[in-house]
Amino acid sequence: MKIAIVCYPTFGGSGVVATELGIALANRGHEIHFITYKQPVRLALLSENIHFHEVNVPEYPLFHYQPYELALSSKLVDMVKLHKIDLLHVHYAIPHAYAGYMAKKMLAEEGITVPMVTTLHGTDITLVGSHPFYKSAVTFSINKSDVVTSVSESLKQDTLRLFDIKREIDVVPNFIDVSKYDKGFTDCQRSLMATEDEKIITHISNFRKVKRIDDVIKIFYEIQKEIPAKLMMVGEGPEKEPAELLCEQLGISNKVIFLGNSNEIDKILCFSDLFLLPSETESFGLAALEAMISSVPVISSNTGGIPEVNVHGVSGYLSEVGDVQDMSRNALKILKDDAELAKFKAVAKKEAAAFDINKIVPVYEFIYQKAFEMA
Ligand code: GMT
Repeated sequence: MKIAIVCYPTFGGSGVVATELGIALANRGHEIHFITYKQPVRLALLSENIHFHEVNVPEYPLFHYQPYELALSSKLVDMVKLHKIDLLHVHYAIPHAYAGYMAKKMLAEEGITVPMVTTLHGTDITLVGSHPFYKSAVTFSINKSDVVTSVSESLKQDTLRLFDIKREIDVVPNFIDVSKYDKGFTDCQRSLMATEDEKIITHISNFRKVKRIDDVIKIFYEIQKEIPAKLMMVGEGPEKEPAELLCEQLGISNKVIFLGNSNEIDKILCFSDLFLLPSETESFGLAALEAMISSVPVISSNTGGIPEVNVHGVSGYLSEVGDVQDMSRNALKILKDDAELAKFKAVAKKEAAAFDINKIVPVYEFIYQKAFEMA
């Protein structure tokens, strides 16, 4: 099958999932065309089966806002015709589902039928999409997709609650390529980051308000009072600077390392002992799953789709959003006892293996067949 994948090319979870899915589909013989404004960050190599088409939006002084969805829908039409693409899979509703629908309509005028699958990822529904400024267009484009999927049951329920949805939503959870993590690392450079006796705590995100970055710092503050520890902060975003300031105020700057964005989070997770994800809301929590498959237990909030990934008392612990004290207590319960830490590490990896890419990619192939029948 020839499939166009539309996604955000950045470090966010939706772009990562879309890219990994495209690579896996290409490995199974499909021809994949990524269509977005920049080569996706996790897409290292293009090949016979993997193509990238850049969407350009020329600057023009009249435009206060550049019309990206217009350029995207035109590009989709051109690429579908040029490469004889069979199906569009758009990740993140805004504005991809809207642009995809316009492309479909334009192609239909020329007698070309292309089914569209829309995958909802989280903030396109819970934060941005439900805003009154976007709601009508998002509702419309979800209802007009041939198949709609959501990455968790929780996100499906949020979508049904927040929008007037007149169609079925299939839950297809996010996934991980287990085989990539089976090999382990021969060059896991723990000694560069911490001394033998220090535990390494890690947080990875886009440092937005929804991630409650100050809670990450506060939980670590409590941990380091009791045991020697270091905190790795991976990612970039608006809350990074306030976080650096908070570390200074708490007098822990020497124990917190801000690493910026990384393409090699597996190399950071390989020397991590615990992962913190105290988000306000999280439709799935891909970062938690990536931690778990690297044998890193997760201390998280009990919100959105996180409990579908992190199992309380098994792969880590869940607490109410904002309950820094409970999260710190749980973290210390795991970190203070080496046998407990070893147990949690082993089980976290085992739980994550249930989300193996090889189980999920065939589900998407089935969804694509369904989309052909619906179109
Ligand atoms: O977490 C973010 O702010 C980025 C966002 C995205 O679209 O990349 O992540 C969302 O999609 C991920 C992949 O499906 C999920 O794992 C994240 O939980 C979800 N984020 C939120 O719901 C806040």
